[in-house]
Amino acid sequence: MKLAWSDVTPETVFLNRRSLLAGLGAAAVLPRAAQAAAERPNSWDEITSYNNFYEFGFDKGDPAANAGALTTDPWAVEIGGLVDRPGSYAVSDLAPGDALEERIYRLRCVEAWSMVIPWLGVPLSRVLNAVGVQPGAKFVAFQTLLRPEEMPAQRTRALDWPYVEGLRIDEAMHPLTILATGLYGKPLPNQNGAPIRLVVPWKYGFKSIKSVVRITLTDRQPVSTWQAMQPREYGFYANVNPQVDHPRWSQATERRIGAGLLAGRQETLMFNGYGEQVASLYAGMDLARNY
Ligand SMILES: Nc1nc2c(c(=O)[nH]1)N[C@H]1C(S)=C(S)[C@@H](COP(=O)(O)O)O[C@H]1N2
Ligand SMILES: [Mo]
Repeated sequence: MKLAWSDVTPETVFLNRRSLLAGLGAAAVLPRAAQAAAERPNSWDEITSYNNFYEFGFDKGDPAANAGALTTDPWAVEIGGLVDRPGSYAVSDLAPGDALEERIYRLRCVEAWSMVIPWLGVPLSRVLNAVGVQPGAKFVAFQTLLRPEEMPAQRTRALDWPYVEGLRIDEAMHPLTILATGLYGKPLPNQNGAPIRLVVPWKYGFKSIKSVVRITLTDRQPVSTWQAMQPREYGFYANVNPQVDHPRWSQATERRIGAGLLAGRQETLMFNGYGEQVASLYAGMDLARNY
């Protein structure tokens, strides 16, 4: 029988475990407030059955229903562009077991729902430092696997496949930005972006690209899939911002998945609650223009 931590450990044990992990190094760069500490993580079932992963279909249940057949081993991530050591890297090279940290982060989808997810992963900066970022690199571009045989919606033209995303180099190097390979202490289920996916907790969920096969350091701002599709609605930055509405709905509040019918909506936090850590990245920028 498989039990998630949430089934066997009350929140206090969860918190103790976190400070244990923190003692091993994560806390040095990550203040307590950066964790979604006061909030109860969503259950394994919620996190793995309510997903956006359009390669497997557009309904929230489609990824869980259809992603099981995805081959995630072997897997290679091609890292190239403006780096000293370009090449094809295994997941175990990028995120070895002894380097994994737990990060309990809020995830806020642009569709105005949210969860709290206990990821396991490594800082993206660790990977970028290992491959050697050249001085000319200003942005990082990411690409998801293109494999229509195993990703049924890639046989349609619903999106311009493969799914692509991008970050500015300072966003990519920020200590909160991770490459995740697990959740609840277990390997990532396919529907959550196995075997390795990006997690950028202060941005709308669509920036956190799943099942990454290519990382390219570049001097040009990459165009991301949703931005290309509908540039008035989805920008390059996509920072969570309750003051800048989506053209078709308000971003002021959100629905926490699993909160129950009577819980009501909760207020969306600037930068998804990570402003203390990341606001300085955007000093002087007009966030209504750079949405
Ligand atoms: N390749 C790929 N990555 C993706 C998506 C997608 O459709 N394809 N959906 C994004 C969106 S909109 C969200 S909200 C998050 C959801 O992550 P989760 O299902 O693990 O909660 O994944 C993001 N990453
Ligand atoms: Mo999303």
